[in-house]
Amino acid sequence: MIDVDAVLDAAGVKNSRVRDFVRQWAEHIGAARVEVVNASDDARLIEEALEAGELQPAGEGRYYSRSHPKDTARSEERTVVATNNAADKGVYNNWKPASEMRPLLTERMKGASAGKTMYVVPYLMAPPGSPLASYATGVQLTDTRTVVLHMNRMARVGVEFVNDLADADSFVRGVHVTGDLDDLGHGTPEDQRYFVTVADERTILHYGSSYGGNALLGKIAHGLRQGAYDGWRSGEFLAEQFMLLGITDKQTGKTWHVCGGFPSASGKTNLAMMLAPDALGDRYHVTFYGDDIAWLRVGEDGKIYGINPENGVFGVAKDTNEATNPTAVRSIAERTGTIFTNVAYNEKTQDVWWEGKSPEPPADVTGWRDWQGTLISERSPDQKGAPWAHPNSRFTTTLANVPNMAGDYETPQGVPIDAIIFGGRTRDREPLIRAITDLAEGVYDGLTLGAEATFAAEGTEGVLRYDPMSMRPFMATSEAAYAAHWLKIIGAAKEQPLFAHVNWFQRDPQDGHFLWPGYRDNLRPLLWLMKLKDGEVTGRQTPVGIVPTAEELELEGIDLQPGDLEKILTIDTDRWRQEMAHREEHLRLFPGLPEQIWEAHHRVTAALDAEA
Ligand code: OXD
Ligand code: MN
Repeated sequence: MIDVDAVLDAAGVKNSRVRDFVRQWAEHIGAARVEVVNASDDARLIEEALEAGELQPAGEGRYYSRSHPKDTARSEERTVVATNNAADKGVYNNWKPASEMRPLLTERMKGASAGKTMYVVPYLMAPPGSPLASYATGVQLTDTRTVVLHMNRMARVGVEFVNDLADADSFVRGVHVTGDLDDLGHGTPEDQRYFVTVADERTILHYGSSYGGNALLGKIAHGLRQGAYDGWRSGEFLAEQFMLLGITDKQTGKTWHVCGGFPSASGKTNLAMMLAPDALGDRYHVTFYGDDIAWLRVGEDGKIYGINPENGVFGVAKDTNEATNPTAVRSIAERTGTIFTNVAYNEKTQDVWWEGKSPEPPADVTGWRDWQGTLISERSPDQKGAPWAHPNSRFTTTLANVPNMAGDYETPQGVPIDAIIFGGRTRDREPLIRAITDLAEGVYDGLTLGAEATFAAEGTEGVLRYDPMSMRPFMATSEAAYAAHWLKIIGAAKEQPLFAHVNWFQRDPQDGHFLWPGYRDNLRPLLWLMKLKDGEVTGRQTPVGIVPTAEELELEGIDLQPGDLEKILTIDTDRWRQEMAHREEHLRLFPGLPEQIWEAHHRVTAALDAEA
């Protein structure tokens, strides 16, 4: 028997509710040891992980790990939101009764960490001192050391966060048990894995993975699902899968803040980490706040304030390079403590590589192993063309490593939000940017956000895979409740942010080239949006929002083909009218949607019909 109380005493854990929670679960999962973790333990834990072969060195102050080959991504089918109220069932939240899921997970976890250390990770998903701290505090129990190392990067970790709570009980209880990854029946009818957020009991029970969002409970399960549920239930805030950036005009000293949601593979991290184009760099400075989660609330002055609850970036490695994201390249350089997972690794040089890091893989394959550990030189003929890195391979680094991190990113109340943007990958129809001033039309736009199906197998060409607010996998409540909550929170602001929809991905229908260069040039439409907010430009009203005129965009130094700009500032009414029919079908999935959303849909439809 472990003397859990002695461990908790030695670690200075004073919160009696936390102590009860740790004691109960240490016994239940059968852990051989209990260890309480603080951020300052990182160097020692890294050494231990290197010693144990869980990590390998990737140059100075960087590390490499491989996950189990069957455990390389979030598993949406095995992820559940459970509550005690069937009215919480939505279309996307995969709702199940808490009375069914809690016993099932408890049973599955029984004795499942036998022989292992159970790490106790107290954490905060907010800047310290945040008014949302009581919603942001959690304790993750985990039986995997690399998960602790990731939590140390992605969240603020330390015993002080639970000792300082005004209400000792106001922390999220997270239990992560890895299970036998070789034998969980991945993808079969006997699949043992379950990733459950029991939202109204503020308890997260994840069994059967040690990778990413399945295992780092602070990030997605707490930061998004639990956060979205708590924000709705308390009526106090929104928790969204949003990036957050700042733009400073060095001439006037004014800073604007923009946050927004993008379905995966729509370039959200690249946008969040964007730098100003060279030609505008003397005038504008772009700062980074976060690439994946924002919590939004109304501040005392009636403005919407946003925080990034995270402490790090868990970025997709694929295609990250000096051209697509120079900021990320600096953030994961040597001596940053970055952990790479499932990229290719060279055991001789300790170098790492992923598809798109350079146009071609290293010519000399000596020492290179792919993400599964196979020597490239010994790959079988059928493996020859396979990627070296897993497409969902990642880097994990802390915010402090990001060179253009905003100076005020830890301000407890967050920063005032000037605009909320949505954008998916769409090859036609969606203009470069369209601004929306009406609240219901903005929320409606978020609810009808989607990205085009990229392969025939994923859907019909030209039909979007809808991903409301980019929250489809993270919805905690019914979509109707979610929409009503958005109208309530943003509607309570005295100064409303502008909404906008952006699209960097329109292509020429003939030769397929992108009509807009993207990356750093994406600052230009955002600058226009800020000028619109400040009344310096008026744009052109269309049925789907206000689009810029070519003259209103700052285009100095841009490389555009003749005619392309015109196309991306034009509304294709016929294609839009087709889209409205798809939207209607999509919205019908959600019974009880607020009337204002339907009215917005009908207004936009009527405006398009009038133009046809
Ligand atoms: C995700 C992530 O899965 O951010 O969306 O990791
Ligand atoms: Mn994400």
